[in-house]
Amino acid sequence: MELSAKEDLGSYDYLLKTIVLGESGTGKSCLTHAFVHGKPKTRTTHTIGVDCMSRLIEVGSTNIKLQIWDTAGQERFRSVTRGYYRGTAIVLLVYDITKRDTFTSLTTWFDDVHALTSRHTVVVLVGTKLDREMDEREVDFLEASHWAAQHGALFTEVSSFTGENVQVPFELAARSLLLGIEAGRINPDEADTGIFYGGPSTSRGRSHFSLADTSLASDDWRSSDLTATPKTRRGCCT
Ligand SMILES: Nc1nc2c(ncn2[C@@H]2O[C@H](COP(=O)(O)OP(=O)(O)O)[C@@H](O)[C@H]2O)c(=O)[nH]1
Ligand SMILES: [Mg+2]
Repeated sequence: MELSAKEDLGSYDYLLKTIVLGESGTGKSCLTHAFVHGKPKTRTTHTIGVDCMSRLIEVGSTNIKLQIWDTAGQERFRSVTRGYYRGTAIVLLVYDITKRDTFTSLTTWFDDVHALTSRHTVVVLVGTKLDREMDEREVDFLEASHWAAQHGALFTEVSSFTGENVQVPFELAARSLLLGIEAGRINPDEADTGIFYGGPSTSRGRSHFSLADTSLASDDWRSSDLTATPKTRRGCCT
């Protein structure tokens, strides 16, 4: 895909480093792909170590570049992925709503996140494979929602196959961080926030971003704007 100059030259106000964590097979790579490319992933391969992709989104009038690190969940890669926790603005903690053990193991993941990330890091609990909820759901929505509240995390359920809610965890987290910056609670200049300023041609400084007019789309592929305007750049992790 051709990238326009605006997308290619990194004209964004903030870059937010994001990592996607959780047990192997929970759908981390499919979610990342669906969000970045605006369509389901057709081929599944095991992630080795860490993959990186990025996408630009707009929150109000603020351009955000999400730099997304998709990690491998297997235990043998944990020491590799732990190295990526530091300096992370957003953590997506992923479990599979059809596999209870992927939910019960979340505490271990959360403990790592808590120990290794900044106090401003936004954690989003993400239940995947929502398209299979009818017959196969093993984790109740309310139970997961309660877990998220107890751990100070945001929460949503998604399907990377239908596209339902795939942008929600990213938008929720970005919006929460921007609100923190706007309110003066978060200083991007502080060490290890995982928040970086964009270049001089960005809208930062020209206008104060407003989050009031943003809404979270939660539609599936048919009505999602993701299919129309995926501003993506694979393999760009600077
Ligand atoms: N039904 C359904 N299957 C999914 C979904 N997301 C991922 N999968 C399947 O789950 C398996 C693991 O997905 P993958 O993204 O590789 O998991 P990862 O190991 O966490 O990166 C694959 O067979 C995917 O096709 C989803 O939203 N719905
Ligand atoms: Mg993977």
